[in-house]
Amino acid sequence: AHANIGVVGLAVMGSNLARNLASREGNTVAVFNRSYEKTADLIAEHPEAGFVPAQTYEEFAASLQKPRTAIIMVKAGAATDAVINALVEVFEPGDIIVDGGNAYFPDTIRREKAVRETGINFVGAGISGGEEGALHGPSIMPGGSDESWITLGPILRSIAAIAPEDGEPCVTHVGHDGAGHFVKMVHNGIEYADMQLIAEAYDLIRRGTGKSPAEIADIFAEWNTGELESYLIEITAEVLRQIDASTGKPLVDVILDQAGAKGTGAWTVQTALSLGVPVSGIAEATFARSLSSHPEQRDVAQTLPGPDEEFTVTDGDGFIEDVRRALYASKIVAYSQGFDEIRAGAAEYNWNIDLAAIAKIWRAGCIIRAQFLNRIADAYVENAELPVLMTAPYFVDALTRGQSAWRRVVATAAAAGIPAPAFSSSLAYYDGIRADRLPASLIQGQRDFFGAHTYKRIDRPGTFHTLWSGDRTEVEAEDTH
Ligand code: NBP
Repeated sequence: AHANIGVVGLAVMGSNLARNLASREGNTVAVFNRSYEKTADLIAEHPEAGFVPAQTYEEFAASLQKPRTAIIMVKAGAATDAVINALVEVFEPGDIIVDGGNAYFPDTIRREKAVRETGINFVGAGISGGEEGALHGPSIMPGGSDESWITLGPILRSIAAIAPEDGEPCVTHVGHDGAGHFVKMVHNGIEYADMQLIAEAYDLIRRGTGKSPAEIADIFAEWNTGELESYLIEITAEVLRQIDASTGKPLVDVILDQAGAKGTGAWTVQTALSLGVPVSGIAEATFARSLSSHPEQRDVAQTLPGPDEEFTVTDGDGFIEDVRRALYASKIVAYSQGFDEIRAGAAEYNWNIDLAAIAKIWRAGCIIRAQFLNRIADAYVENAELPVLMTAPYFVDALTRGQSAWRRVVATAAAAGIPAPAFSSSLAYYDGIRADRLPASLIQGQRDFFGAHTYKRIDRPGTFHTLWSGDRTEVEAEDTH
């Protein structure tokens, strides 16, 4: 037994992660795949890695030093359970099983509990960054016990992406059991929102100014040198500049406009609904993908009327700058909402999550990597208990500078009949959360009217009910609703 780490599942993610591990000083990597061909191919193609191949789970366990540490990279769901069950048979108390796949966090909580009963440690680790990340350095979000982090921490730190600002590896022990997969889920939700906001910005500029995709690519490339600097803005410019070889048209004009989804955005929204956290930006982004993917409805709905007036922008450059500011303001809201969900999840599941550390490990290796995450980390370093991220001084300043442009863009989009669901819902959230009074008082009145759900008063303690179907006097009520 001389491997210090093992990988189970050698499809694209697992083999890249195994190669990443093998390339680090001091690691010897055991590899196993259900069907042996993938193992054989990997060791044949990468003799430099010095992999220790195994044909059975028994051989795999025998090739690992104790405490044995293995990372599973298989298809999320039943395959993960099958591999866990097989490893539990051949591992011993104190060993560590890591699931690096895209598991749904309640599954991770369940698996951690079941595996812990055998004395073996189970760690659900969100791994972000796709194939390239797995090979060169992903952002890693591990949950699991403190005990497993002692062994696992140095290994994961050695393969994680490195934040350019301070050279810190993009990995932290997020919290116990499902905390890592929970945070990875919210990461993906934020990614949905960020992508939708960028897409809306592109659409507004294109339809507002008539600029070509290549010209808009230049605008995004320019934006990428400022406060919006991020991987997603960078690749947006690349995609917009691409010309389709077969038609000579911009590629974006020949790609079918129906966005796919693998479900992590929906998980983020479903979880937020149960936690009572308004992640409206992520929800709109998820729904916008759903809306795009129903051609049968979009076809019939084309008969619906749009605005009477033709949409024209007189000051093109001014409009583009407004869109940039609206994009930044909406992005602040999307991240503020995402971090709110992490805060609420931590409270619900008893995870001690350091929000500044989460912002820091997203600075490299993952899809949402951006300059901006440094500002979020600063905000939480300054005040770890910040109730609303966008109320940190830096963001207040950015929103103060951007809010009038943001309002103009949302108003223009509405008047022009251009859908901007994420821009407009972010603005509505912003105005809702900063409002002195909300019409929620009226909702409470309605609820009391039809269901005697009672209400509280602003001027004295207690719970009250109006006798709506009687003489409409107010009575004190039991606080049961
Ligand atoms: P896949 O998700 O395509 O899974 C294929 C692997 O699962 C193969 O190694 C296959 O073995 C194995 N497997 C299956 Br299917 N059923 C099994 C079973 N019952 N027992 C043992 N092994 C089984 O691989 P992938 O695309 O490399 O993704 C791996 C994980 O990483 C997934 O959870 C995925 O969601 C996640 N992922 C993450 C990112 C990211 O950016 N973070 C990107 C892509 C994927 P076989 O060769 O014998 O069929």
